Amino acid sequence: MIRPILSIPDPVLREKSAPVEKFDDELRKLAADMLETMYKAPGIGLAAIQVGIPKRLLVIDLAKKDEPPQPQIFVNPEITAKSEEKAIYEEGCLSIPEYYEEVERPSRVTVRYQDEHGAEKTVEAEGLLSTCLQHEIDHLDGKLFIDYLSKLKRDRVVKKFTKIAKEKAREEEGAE
Ligand code: K1U
Ligand code: ZN
Repeated sequence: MIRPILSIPDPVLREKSAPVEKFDDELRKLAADMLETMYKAPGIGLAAIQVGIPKRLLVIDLAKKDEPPQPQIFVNPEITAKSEEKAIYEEGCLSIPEYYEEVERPSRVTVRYQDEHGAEKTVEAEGLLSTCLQHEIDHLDGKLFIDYLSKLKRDRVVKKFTKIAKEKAREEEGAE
């Protein structure tokens, strides 16, 4: 099931997500829905809070167009080590559609997490996986990639999306 993705300035995106305690079919259905939603968008990652569910769950698929899908599910992910070395990537966010900016982050991270059945895992990530994991784990703490930009850039993008949200609300009122 495809779920609607929240956009800024929705305050839910600023909530801190709670740890997952139950590894049941409901959790696995949510992860499957998130993957379907991410593929449809399209995107390469999605955190549960972006579909309005404040749980520490995220999905990623970095397969290229000509490769078979490589869905990855991370439950209760935690960064346990970060490199001193930094990398700059142009990031986007499905909650800030069609807005891309360069962000500097540690180039490598070690992430401890659980899979959808509760098994403990660790991944040492570099490149796009490292950037994507840091971006998605930030979502679980209510942080967005625009928080790394200058106040001027951030204010500008928030203003633009606030205007869009107000126009949409007015249209919906008119349709009633
Ligand atoms: O968390 C999100 O909002 C998803 C986001 C993940 C991300 C992208 C780039 C750097 C860090 C994290 C996206 O997927 S934005 C869309 C995007 O990157 C993309 C869309 C179509 C094809 C390839 C990439
Ligand atoms: Zn995002």
